[in-house]
Amino acid sequence: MEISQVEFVKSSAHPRECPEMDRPEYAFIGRSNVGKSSLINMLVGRNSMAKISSTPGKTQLINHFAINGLERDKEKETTPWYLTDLPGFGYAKISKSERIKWERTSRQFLEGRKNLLCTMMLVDSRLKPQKVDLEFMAYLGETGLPFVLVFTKVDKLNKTEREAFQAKYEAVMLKQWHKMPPIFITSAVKGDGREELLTFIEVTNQLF
Ligand SMILES: Nc1nc2c(ncn2[C@@H]2O[C@H](COP(=O)(O)OP(=O)(O)O)[C@@H](O)[C@H]2O)c(=O)[nH]1
Ligand SMILES: [Mg+2]
Repeated sequence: MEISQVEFVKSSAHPRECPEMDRPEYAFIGRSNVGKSSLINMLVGRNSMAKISSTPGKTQLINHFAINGLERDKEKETTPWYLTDLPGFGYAKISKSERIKWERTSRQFLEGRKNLLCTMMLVDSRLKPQKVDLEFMAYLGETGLPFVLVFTKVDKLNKTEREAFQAKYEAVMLKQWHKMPPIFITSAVKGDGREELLTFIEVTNQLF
């Protein structure tokens, strides 16, 4: 899929403030520093699009970006869709009450957003499965919310690590799951995984 247009729509503190559910939507989520902003910028081919999500005060907000215009372009047959940047979780510094608030808002968003076709669950390819990530994926599974697993920062792995990280991750995850979700292996620096993710979104858009 070609990205012809990218537009920041709005930041919302609460799901009820989010834009109309009139097109396919994909939510990007992961622990802070996982590389979420970098991956979003790499995907849409803009260097600073997701910066807005990291400006102080906006980090706990749901940020909507309209991709490929507001209306279907019949000639090009492109479907407009929303890319949604959800607040990162797992900050060491965050207070318990803030964490609980984040969880409540995210759950309300994920469970109420009828146009949400898939959640992009980002994990750092250099780290072993993190408890908070496994718990979050368990929640998605139990709630029946489709998700894919997106490994970030693979350019930071050497050849041996690159050959081993996925199997190691799967060995842990398969204690909890019967099968793995779709997996994407990405580098915001090298562009790995861009084509694959955009093709996945293009195909999934047709389900809407
Ligand atoms: N080498 C490398 N560094 C990355 C990659 N993605 C993100 N980073 C770095 O990891 C740090 C956190 O990235 P950022 O996108 O801000 O993470 P966020 O907090 O999840 O939005 C920054 O220093 C990025 O430059 C990647 O694919 N490769
Ligand atoms: Mg960020």
